[in-house]
Amino acid sequence: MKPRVLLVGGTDSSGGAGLSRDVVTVTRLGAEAALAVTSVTAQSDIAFNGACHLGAEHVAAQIGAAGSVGAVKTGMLVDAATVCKVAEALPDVPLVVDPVLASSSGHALLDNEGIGALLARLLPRATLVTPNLPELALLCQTLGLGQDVPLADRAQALLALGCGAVLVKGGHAKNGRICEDRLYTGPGTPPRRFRGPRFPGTMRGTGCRLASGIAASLAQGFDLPAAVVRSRALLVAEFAGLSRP
Ligand code: PXL
Repeated sequence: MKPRVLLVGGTDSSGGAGLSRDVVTVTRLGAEAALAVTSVTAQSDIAFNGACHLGAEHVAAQIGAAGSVGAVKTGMLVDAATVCKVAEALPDVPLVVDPVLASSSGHALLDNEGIGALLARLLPRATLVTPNLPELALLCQTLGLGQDVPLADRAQALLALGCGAVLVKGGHAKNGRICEDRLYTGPGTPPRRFRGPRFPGTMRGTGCRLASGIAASLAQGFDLPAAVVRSRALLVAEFAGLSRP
């Protein structure tokens, strides 16, 4: 049987991000997807027109019915009640938390209380958390860190909450055509650096794809650095073909 990955998050009607991207990524890497939908959003690449949230109880019911999985990936989690229910209901397998905070058009996908719950309840369970630079800044601001705290210390602040590793995605850095992601695994250990082409701002859903590709690879038995390499390679291949798989 193919390894299965549980994807917890929202749908995006434009198809640019969210669960539909996750499912394609997991499938492309040879795993199968189980789903727990947190919210059905109505959005395009430029506008957010509304969302229908499924509610914490129903999200937990979907997780309970998903069957056995080898890894979990979370994306849009809506609010604190959903975050807490997800944390309670999760099976004891590798967990990749993509801390989705806002849509590409700037609409909040997790409210402020939800950010607190994510830090307190979900990150301690996570094998990996995958913030981009704005997400890392907002998470650290919630933890009370000042704006000039260096990147490595911000990553350590998340590790101190109990997650196994932090992959800081460099896509939002203003440094030319190369994008560097850094994998932090513990205090005193220098980050492992992954370099690749910078995708254009118009390519939405790269964060969803990266995190779900890592979760699929973990479910298939790859170790964490190999899972990152494999998921990044798929993204680069898709980018080169300019395909939206
Ligand atoms: O890319 C993050 C993301 C995840 N999930 C949903 C989204 C977005 C970004 O817009 O809409 C549902």
